[in-house]
Amino acid sequence: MAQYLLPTLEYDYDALGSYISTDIMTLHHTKHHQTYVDKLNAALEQAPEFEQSSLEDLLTRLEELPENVRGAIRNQGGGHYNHSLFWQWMSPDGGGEPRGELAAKIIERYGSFQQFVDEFTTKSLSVFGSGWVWLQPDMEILTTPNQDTPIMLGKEAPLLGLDVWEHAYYLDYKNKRDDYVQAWWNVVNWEFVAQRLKV
Ligand code: MN3
Repeated sequence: MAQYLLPTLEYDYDALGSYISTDIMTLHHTKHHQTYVDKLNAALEQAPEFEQSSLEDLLTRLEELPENVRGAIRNQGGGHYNHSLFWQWMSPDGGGEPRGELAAKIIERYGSFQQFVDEFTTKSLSVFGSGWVWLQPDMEILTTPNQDTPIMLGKEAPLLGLDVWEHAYYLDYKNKRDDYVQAWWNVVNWEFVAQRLKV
């Protein structure tokens, strides 16, 4: 019984232009994210008593899951959770700077928007291997390995996150994660980030 479905993007695969190519968007969404969804559903078939649980419940209570599915739900469920947000954190109308309360909180913590960008970028380059970088509601910048996500660590849901797995950039940027991160700032959907601050 398939419970989780690949979410539809709110923009076309070619909408992020030269920053994130059509090839990457297509592969990342239809292959990588689809695989997380399929494997999450397969894992839940092995633990039918958890099929009615929300994804957030599964990810925040991993230790309660049967051992034979715990790793799969952590990795595949985390992958589905993270990517479902990641698509919304980007927009063809994105880039620029946040406004309002979000901007004020960033400047209060980091001194300026640019200093925040620099620190987030530095942390994204410090992730060894595959992982994510996050901005939390308390303005902390976190990194996690693999598909781990802040709510697994007992933290709040992230305001913003960046996928720094090679599959997110290799086709366009080869090994140059730095170039990918610099480009990504041009598509960040600050309106969606600001909405999450208010949730
Ligand atoms: Mn990815």
